[in-house]
Amino acid sequence: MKTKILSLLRNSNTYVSGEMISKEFGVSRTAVWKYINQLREEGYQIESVTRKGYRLIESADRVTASEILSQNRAKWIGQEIEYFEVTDSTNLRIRDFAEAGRADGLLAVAEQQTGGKGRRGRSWESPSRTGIWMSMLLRPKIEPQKASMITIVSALAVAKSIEKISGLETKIKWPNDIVINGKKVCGILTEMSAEMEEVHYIIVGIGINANTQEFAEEIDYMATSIARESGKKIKRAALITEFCSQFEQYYETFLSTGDLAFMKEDYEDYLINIGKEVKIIKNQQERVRRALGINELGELIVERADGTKEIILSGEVSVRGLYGYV
Ligand code: BT5
Repeated sequence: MKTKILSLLRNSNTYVSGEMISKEFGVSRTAVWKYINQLREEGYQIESVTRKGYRLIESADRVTASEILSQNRAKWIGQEIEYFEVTDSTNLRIRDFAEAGRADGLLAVAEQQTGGKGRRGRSWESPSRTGIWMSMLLRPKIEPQKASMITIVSALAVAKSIEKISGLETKIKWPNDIVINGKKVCGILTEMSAEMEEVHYIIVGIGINANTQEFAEEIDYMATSIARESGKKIKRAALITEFCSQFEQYYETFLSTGDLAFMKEDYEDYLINIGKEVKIIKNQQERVRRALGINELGELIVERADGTKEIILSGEVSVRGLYGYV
């Protein structure tokens, strides 16, 4: 009900009377008033004028189900939301929801994570109310080998969404980092439950530093946030819903075509190291190669000094610039 009232206020550019809301949704005027007060407590500025009704002046920067659902234009991604004020990791929450049989497209969003996960046992800093810490449940009918392509699809959708919402130029550091001005603004952790031939489900965990101002000392040299780079705070739900729409489009095309040929060029425009030398780090061993682009499977194509080509699969390597993080 809160979502419905919020949508109504959001989509109206004039006052909406309590009576109209109560008739529209079949609830009492007192109930309407209670919902309005709940929204105010969450930080929404709602003006009320006698004999005119309510008007939304300013949305709160919240990532609650109501806030996201009342703006989401995607058909099925993020049309069901589970919201947590605090949780260990939204990837773990989605795993439980997946095991309990929840549907494709479910999104878990948290204001704070106490055990945010990076890849290969690393951790992800997820302080309260400053970032987007969310995970998506996907149930694609694809072979398990194709799962890593979903990271590539997600990265492009995140990069474009951040640009749209903030106006900042974003880059992608293959395979799973989004970068602004050479620093990491987003990381993606894709996990999967599968058998040899069949995917049970895929979890795409996305962490975006939206309004974070300070980072722990160890990561300060390579981490940034949208607000730090633009000087302006963003409304996180607007970025989440932009992502849902962008991702849904790319993902549906990927499912119907079965590979990433359709977005290869677009992705390469965002690839930060393209044409440059990178360090490929595997099992603590480093090799220097020139990054050429990706193939239709989302693998990185690099060139050795002698001009021969090599294909790098995600999952097993880290890619770094010669002099630092990018
Ligand atoms: C990642 O791993 O970049 C994947 C991060 C995924 C986080 C999301 S949040 C929602 C969902 N739930 C989860 O539990 N996880 C997902 P990786 O490439 O391994 O990078 C991890 C490294 O990034 C760390 O070792 C730090 O050096 C650095 N790091 C940690 N927190 C960061 C932050 N907030 N911003 C930028 N860099 C960070």
